[in-house]
Amino acid sequence: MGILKGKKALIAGVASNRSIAYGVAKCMHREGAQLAFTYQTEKLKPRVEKYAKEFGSNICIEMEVSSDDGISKAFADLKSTWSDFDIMVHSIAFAPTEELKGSFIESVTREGFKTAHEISSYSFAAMAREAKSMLNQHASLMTMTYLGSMRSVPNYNVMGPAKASLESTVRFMAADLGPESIRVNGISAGPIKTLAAAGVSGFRSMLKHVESKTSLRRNVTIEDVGNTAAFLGSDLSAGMTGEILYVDAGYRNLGMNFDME
Ligand code: NAD
Ligand code: 0WE
Repeated sequence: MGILKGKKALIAGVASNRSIAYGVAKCMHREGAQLAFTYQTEKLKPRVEKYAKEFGSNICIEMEVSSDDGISKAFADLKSTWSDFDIMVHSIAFAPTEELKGSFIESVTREGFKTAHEISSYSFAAMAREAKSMLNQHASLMTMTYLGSMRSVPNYNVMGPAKASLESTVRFMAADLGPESIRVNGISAGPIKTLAAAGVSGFRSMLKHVESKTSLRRNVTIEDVGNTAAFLGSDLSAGMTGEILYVDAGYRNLGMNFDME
């Protein structure tokens, strides 16, 4: 079977086998998609090449999204092997580590605010622009976001406004590309222990909190997110665009979230 049979997917943001993008790759491969990967720096190349091989792919391209050049070079590279593709997965975020703790107002800087928005939000639109001429009809683009866009989650700080910007970017891109039958959506995942989360102090207690409070009484996995990404990439979601899908074990839905008695 396989809901992605005959589709080609470009996946940006694999840094380890704990990355959300790795879970997405695993599920999309299982559903029959052909995959291509981008990695941020030369340093990650051997690792990503190893993962690509696991998933029957030999397409690994460097893409540093902090410059227009880095993005356009990557798509020029991709063009030498793929003339077209169907799915683009953006799983990239960054803010300076010093700005992800303590008081938001005291820690946020002009430079950090700019970096967070550029890397975590603008890059999705910039990638879509470069990809556009290669996208097949009924293509599906997606990105990864977090509840900190809507709620003031402690320490998430400048990443909150950056994710709010990313979610708005999803809606504008969906309106823009809809007439060409290209869909754009976001997945809002619950906390998962990845490299991006490893450096965050108090992350373990966040995972514990979610596990004990959220409706499903468990944390989500990269496979939970990957399966939703496979659905969004497939024609099963053909009627959906401009949406943010919550893969959070029911956390966002809750209020009065304290221990009674
Ligand atoms: P990760 O560290 O595995 O992935 C982050 C990726 O971003 C890495 O591959 C890194 O190379 C890439 N990246 C950062 N700066 C870049 C740049 N300048 N150019 C190119 N690539 C760059 O962590 P993850 O948790 O898998 O994060 C993936 C996405 O999921 C992010 O958008 C993150 O905000 C989002 N997300 C994570 C969680 C979580 O709890 N882990 C929850 C919800 C959403
Ligand atoms: O989006 C994220 C993580 C994004 C992230 C993480 C880092 C750590 C290393 C962006 N930039 C950096 N920069 C670094 O130097 N998540 C949704 C995971 C996450 O991060 C948090 C969270 C959650 C959840 C930070 C504080 C509070 C909660």
